[in-house]
Amino acid sequence: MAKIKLYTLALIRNDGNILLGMKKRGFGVGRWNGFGGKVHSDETILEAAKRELLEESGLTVNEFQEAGILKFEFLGEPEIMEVHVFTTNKYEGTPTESEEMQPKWFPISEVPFNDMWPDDILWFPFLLKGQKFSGYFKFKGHSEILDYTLEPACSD
Ligand code: 8OG
Repeated sequence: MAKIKLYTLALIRNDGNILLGMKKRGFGVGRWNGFGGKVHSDETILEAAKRELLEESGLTVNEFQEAGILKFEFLGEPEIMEVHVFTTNKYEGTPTESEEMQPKWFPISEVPFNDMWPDDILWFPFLLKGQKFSGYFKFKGHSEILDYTLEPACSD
C-alpha cells in the first residue's frame, strides 16, 4: 500500500477576488497556487493550514471551511499526496511576500489557470460555488494528468 503524506492548501477570498501566491522555490515553482505545505507530526491538519498560511502569506485565519480533499499520485513515486483544501473570507493582516511565495489578488474571472497546476481548473469551480469536493489525480511528471476522478463530497 502506498504511503500517504498529508498537505494543506488555503485559498483566501475577498469579495470577487482570490489570493494566490507565485511559488518562488521547490515543488510547484513558477506556478500560482494557494498557500500550504506539509502537515507536521505534532499538529492537526487545521493547525498546519493556519501555520503554513501565516508563514507563506503573513495572514492569520481563525476559522477555515473545509473545501475538499485532493489526492495526487505521481507515476514512479511511491507516495500519495493527500491535500486538504481550506477556504475562508475572514482573515487578518495584509498579504506579504515570503521566501516561498509572492502573493497577489486575482479577480475570480481572471484566475491564471495556464500558470497553475493543471488539475486546478477542474476543481476550482467546486471551490468557487462552495461545493465540497473529492478528487484523485494521477500525474506523469508535473504537467500531464493521465487520469482522474473528481466528484462532489458530502457537506456536513
Ligand atoms: O511544502 P510544499 O510547498 O512542497 O507543499 C506543496 C503544496 O502544493 C501544498 O500546499 C499542496 C500543494 N499542491 C500539490 N499539488 C497541487 C495541485 O495539483 N494543485 C494545487 N493547487 N496545489 C497543489 O501538492
